[in-house]
Amino acid sequence: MRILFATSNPNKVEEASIVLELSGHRVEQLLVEGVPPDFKEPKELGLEAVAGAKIEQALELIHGTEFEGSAIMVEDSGIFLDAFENWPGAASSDVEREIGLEGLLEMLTDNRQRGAEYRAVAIVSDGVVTWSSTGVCRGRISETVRGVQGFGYDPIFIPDEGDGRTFGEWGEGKRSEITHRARAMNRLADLLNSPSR
Ligand code: ITT
Repeated sequence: MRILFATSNPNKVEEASIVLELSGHRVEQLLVEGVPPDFKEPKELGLEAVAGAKIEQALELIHGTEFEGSAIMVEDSGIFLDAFENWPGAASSDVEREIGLEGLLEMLTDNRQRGAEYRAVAIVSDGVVTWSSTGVCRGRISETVRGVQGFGYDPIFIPDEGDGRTFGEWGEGKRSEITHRARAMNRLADLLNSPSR
């Protein structure tokens, strides 16, 4: 199936392509008149609500265009720190911009818990049928910023299923076996490929 991924984040498109192409799907970034969508996100309501708002806006955006009827995908994701309740979660991109990775590390001094997890909610819809899934990747926050791979919080996130390196120190291929996004996309692929869909 050709899946148009409505996102402004090329890193998400790359990872989704790696995972979904293994299940026989083709992922392309949705560009309407050459521009990726700019969604209004009700971040205070959490990842599920934001993903739901994104798919509604994406379907609205392609209404009456050549893309109407295509399978559209959206994804909302974030990092959740055990030391805080439900934070930064859906506000991860704002917190990354406003506080930064170094600022966040400073907030975790004084023996605060360092456990954390990435979560993702992914939705595909062709305007008639909708499929959704979630994925989680557990890990902990490093003491220092390490590595330049990936994006966002990757230079301070050490996945439990790794060898102690941050995702910022991982190569792209390997990471897409265990990330929250890969897990959500793999579940979506199962749903899309199931005979009862
Ligand atoms: P779209 O909304 O256009 O899809 P975005 O990058 O703004 O793109 P989100 O609103 O879902 O996406 O915000 C996700 C943020 O969560 C992202 O900017 C990072 O700060 C963090 N994040 C999520 N997944 C991540 C990952 O795999 N690696 C590093 N940081 C991640």
